[in-house]
Amino acid sequence: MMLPRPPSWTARLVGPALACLLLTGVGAHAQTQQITPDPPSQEAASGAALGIGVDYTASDRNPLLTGLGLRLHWNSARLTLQGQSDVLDTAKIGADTDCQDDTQTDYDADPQTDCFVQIAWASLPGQWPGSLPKRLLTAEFTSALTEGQSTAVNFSASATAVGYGFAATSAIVRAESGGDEEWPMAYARLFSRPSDLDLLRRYRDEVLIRSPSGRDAVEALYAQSGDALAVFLRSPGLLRQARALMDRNRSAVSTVLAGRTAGISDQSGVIAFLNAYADQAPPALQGLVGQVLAELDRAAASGATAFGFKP
Ligand SMILES: [Ca+2]
Repeated sequence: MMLPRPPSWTARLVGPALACLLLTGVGAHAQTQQITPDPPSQEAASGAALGIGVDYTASDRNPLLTGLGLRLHWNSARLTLQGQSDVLDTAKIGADTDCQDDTQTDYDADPQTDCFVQIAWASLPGQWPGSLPKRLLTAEFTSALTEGQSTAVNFSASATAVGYGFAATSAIVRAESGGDEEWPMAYARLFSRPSDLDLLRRYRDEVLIRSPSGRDAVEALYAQSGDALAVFLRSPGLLRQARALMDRNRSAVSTVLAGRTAGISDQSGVIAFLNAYADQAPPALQGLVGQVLAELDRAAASGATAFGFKP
C-alpha cells in the first residue's frame, strides 16, 4: 500500500542547511524545546473533522533560538490527515503534506503510528520563533475511530537547537463515548428506560462538561472506562443501586437540563452508592469518587450547586 517515496523536501532541498543550523546534540541537554497539543484530548466520532493545535515553548523561555525540526505522528487507520493550517511562517523552511512511512523508522517509539509529516523552521541569526508561547500550526484530521477506540498523535524532533533537548506530550483522540462493547450490556441493566442513556448523555454534554470540575470528572472517568465497567459487572448490587437512584432522580436531571436548579433526590442514597462503588474500585477511580464527594460537600457548605444540582 505504501509506495516507495522520493526523499522528502527536507533531504532534497534543505537537509544540509538544516544540519548546519540545527545540530541535534549528544549528551544531556540543560534545556528543552517543548510541544503541547491543544486540546490535550478530544472526542471525534467516525467521519468527524478535528483540529489539534500545536503549541511551542522553551523550558528557559528563550524566544530567540535557531529553530526546530518537528515530526507529527499519527495512526493512518484511525485518523486521516487533511492538512495543516496556520503554519507559523517565521523562518519556515518546509512542511510535508503527505504521510511519510514511519513503520521502519518509528521515530516516536510508538508502533501504532505508521505515518508522520515533518515541518521545520530554521533561523540562521537565531530569532525563532520571536515570542513565546507560540502556536506552530493546527493539524486537521478526519476521524476513522469506531466506538471504544482511541488513538494518539505524537511528536518527535528531527532537529533541535544546539544545547536543547525535546519534550512533548501526545494528543489523545477518542471515539465518541459509549466505550467498550460491554457497556451496552451494562446499560441494559442500569437503566429501566432506554431513554435514560440519552438523558444522561445530554446531561454530560450540556451541563457536566461546562464546568471545570465536571469536565475533570468526565475525563477521568473515560480514561478509566474499562475499570469503571468492570466494577459494575462484578457487583450486580451496585447496578441495582444505581438503577434505583436513576429512577428517583430522572426528573431532577431533566430539570437541570432545562436550565433550572434541582435538588438531588435521596442524597444519602447517592452518597452511600458512591462509597460502595469506591470500595470495589481501583485507586484511580476511588480518587475520582473522592473528588465528586468533596465537590458535593463544598457545594452543600457554600449553598452553591455541584454538577448542576443543589446538594
Ligand atoms: Ca511510530
